[in-house]
Amino acid sequence: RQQRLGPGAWLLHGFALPCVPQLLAAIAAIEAVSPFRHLVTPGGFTMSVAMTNAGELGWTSDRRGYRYSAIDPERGTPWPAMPPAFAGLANEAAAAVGFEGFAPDACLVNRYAPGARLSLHQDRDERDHSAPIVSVSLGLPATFLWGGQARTDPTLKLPLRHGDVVVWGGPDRLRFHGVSPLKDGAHAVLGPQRINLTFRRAG
Ligand code: MD5
Ligand code: FE
Repeated sequence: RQQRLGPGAWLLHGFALPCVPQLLAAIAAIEAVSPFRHLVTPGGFTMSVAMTNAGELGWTSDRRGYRYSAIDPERGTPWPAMPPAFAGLANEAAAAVGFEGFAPDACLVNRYAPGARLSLHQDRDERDHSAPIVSVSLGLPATFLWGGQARTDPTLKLPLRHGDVVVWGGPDRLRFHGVSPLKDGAHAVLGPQRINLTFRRAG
């Protein structure tokens, strides 16, 4: 089922379900090279979400700021390559809603344990805001907070479940968004966690 959330945003219910085994194998290979870590924000807060990356560029943060880097700063070497199963899924999801030829150069892998949250923010560290962003939810369900163009705009609560894919493009690409604290629980396949893959054209 395909649900239009806005002029440029679509929720594809269960779109990733057929490739979950390949996605999990790829995540295990990525984290064996570049482990999940809790980044520090420029304001000095340690994020509750643990992160790693795959692809030519990875999103990272420290006291100096947010940025995309070709190097994993923890290891001093490039991020693991974008797994073909990742690139294929992101490309197919984007094409399903009319964004042909989406070739992400960055995949941020976010891991939420119960209690972890992502406060309201915009994704604006990418060079080209015309490319969509594709996000894949795995494991425990989350309440996604979908705001407007201003931080103070009201937010819509959107449940995101295992296998759901969201494509954010056009005018919806720069909306404020976040994730409510993850509720306790254990997913049948992933256990007590939620993993989100966020595919971007960053460079
Ligand atoms: C998550 N991650 O569930 C979300 C999924 C992040 C992040 O927000 O920055 O790592 S991506 C949701 C998203 C991306 C781009 C635009 C919009 C939402 N939006 O305009 O609402 O871990
Ligand atoms: Fe975001």
